[in-house]
Amino acid sequence: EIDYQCWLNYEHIKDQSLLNEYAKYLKNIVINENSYIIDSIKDEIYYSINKILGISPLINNYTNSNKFITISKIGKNNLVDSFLKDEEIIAIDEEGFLIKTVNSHDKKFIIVTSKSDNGLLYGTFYLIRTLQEKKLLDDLYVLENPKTPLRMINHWDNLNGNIERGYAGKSIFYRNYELVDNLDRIRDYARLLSSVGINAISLNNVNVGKEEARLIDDKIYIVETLYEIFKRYGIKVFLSVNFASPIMIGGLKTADPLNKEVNEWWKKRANFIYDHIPEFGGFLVKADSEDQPGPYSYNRNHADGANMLAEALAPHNGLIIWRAFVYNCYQDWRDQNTDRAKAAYETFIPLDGQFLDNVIIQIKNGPMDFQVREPVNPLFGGLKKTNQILELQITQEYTGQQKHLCYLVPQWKEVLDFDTYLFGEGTSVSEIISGVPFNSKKFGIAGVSNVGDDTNWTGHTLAQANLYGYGRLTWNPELKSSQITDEWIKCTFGNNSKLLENLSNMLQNSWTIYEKYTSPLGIGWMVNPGHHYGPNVDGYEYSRWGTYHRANHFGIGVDRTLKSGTGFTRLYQQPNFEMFEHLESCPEELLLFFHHVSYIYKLKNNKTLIQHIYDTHFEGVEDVQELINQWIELEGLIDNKRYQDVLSRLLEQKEHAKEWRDVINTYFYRKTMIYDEKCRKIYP
Ligand code: BDP
Repeated sequence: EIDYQCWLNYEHIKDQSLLNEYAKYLKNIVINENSYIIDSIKDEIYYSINKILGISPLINNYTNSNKFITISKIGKNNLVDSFLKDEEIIAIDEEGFLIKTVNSHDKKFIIVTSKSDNGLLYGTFYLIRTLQEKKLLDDLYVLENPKTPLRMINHWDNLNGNIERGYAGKSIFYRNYELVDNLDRIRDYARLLSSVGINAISLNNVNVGKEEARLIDDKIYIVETLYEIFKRYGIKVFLSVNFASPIMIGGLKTADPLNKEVNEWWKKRANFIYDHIPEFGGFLVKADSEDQPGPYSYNRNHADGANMLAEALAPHNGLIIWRAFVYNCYQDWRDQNTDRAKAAYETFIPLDGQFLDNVIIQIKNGPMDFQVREPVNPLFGGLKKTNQILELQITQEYTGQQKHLCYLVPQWKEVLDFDTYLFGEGTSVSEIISGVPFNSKKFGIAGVSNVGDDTNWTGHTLAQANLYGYGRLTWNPELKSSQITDEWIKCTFGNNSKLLENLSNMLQNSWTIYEKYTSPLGIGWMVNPGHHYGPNVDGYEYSRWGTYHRANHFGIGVDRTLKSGTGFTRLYQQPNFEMFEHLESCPEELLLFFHHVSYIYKLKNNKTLIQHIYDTHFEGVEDVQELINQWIELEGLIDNKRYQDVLSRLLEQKEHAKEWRDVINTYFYRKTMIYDEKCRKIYP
């Protein structure tokens, strides 16, 4: 089905002259190496050329033809090597690639080369995308290296087949505590991921139950099968583990990281895992967080916990990815001074420099939890001697649950571009996660997957763009949002100019539209507790989770300043501290995250805060109508299945946007008794 193929749907080219042009090169492919990744490369190049051109290419060790493509690693094919310059060889990193068109006296051919099989695979997918975008091949020259070393997807799948915060059906991996029957689909998933450069995957939920804990024991055969599939696409497998596994499945009385028996137990587990899975990536750990066990139960700190596991995996080159999402979820809302936003910083900064080299701290983009807008987590900009990866949420938990259109690439770009000033001006988050300033390859980026077993993978067809965009940003965080968007549209829907225009408008504006009709100016939450869908202004206001807006009838917002609030602002380097600390310099979209502000406070556009809340909520709904209008214009330019699917979701989005508008506006009207200047309908 067309929606199943996502951006690898290789539409057949109708333009005869372009077809002829392409066929000259693509009839003959030279591949003279063997490995399981090379086998995948052969499959991919054959399949894509077959679909795009309608011809069956010949794949051989050599060719007599004078136009062809060769795909081989540096040092494996004399012809290729003779056309590589020393500078080029130096410039290609381990996973990078070079594609270039070579003109020699009797031959004209395209080289795809790299130092690794992974690099060749990425180069091949790049070449295929060139065809999808209908670009010419005569003068190709592309040298690309991934800017982040670890490019990971995290699955929150449980063995019973449910997905925590999944909005596109059931797990594509598990059903009834076993592997699903349809392994082809998992292979297709691996193809999608590697086509955008993903090289690591964690296979189970960070909240690890008793059944999932067995994945490192008698259920390892499930992981083995998945490993066999993913390794063919250059993707390393990781597992989430429960810190209390020695008790849960090992029969020990303790999981104390400083206990000898516990250490031995983990070492044995590690040996066992690597016997089955020689290239196993490592563990992902959620500890002392939201009722998960951790080192705190034994009065140990997070370095003790992480290092103990790291020692067990180190002989096998395994990694421990240890999450920074550690906070007390039993807070007292009456206490104005506790601040959940400070928790991760306060836990990890004192331990900076104490983690072993194979430990990586995985840090959510914001200090709270994947809200529609948050400032960047100040741990980025704090940690100087610790490996770090950024955690993003591709699944739209707080951003419309794949019923609303919310394209997250613009949000992620803001995070990645944020300058932390860690080593002076110019230490952006993307710079940090490249590992370059730390001279380490144990840095990168992880995203919580948005796929399930719905035919189109993501529920909302346009949410496929979030998976694609995420992948492209892991490869190169500096890519422009507009470029990623255009690529995705062309590969997924084709090159029609009207389609490009409308769809890229829709995607690019959708995040701010969602923001307009939901919680204002960085305050977040205001959702129904538990499932987190739909408006509920006070849903979390008087509970233990530490997620408050502190609205009263004078004003709203959390005072996180050093001068009069929780002091969270102080966790940022200068000049960010000053910027957030003062009302006048605080970016307005984050105003209520950092400041408690009166409803009649005048914003930069001279509107009062309350009028801003009313206006944006009315506008948000009008903007959703505009999304619908733009989509309707595309009828006939898109297959009916995908057209109808998106249309029905947009219509549903509009109804929910109205609900958000009315709940939020009414709440603040009642709190303030200040009329809307434009006298629109607000429910008294
Ligand atoms: C929150 C989710 C919860 C996750 C948690 C986490 O609501 O389901 O378990 O994050 O990241 O956003 O551990």
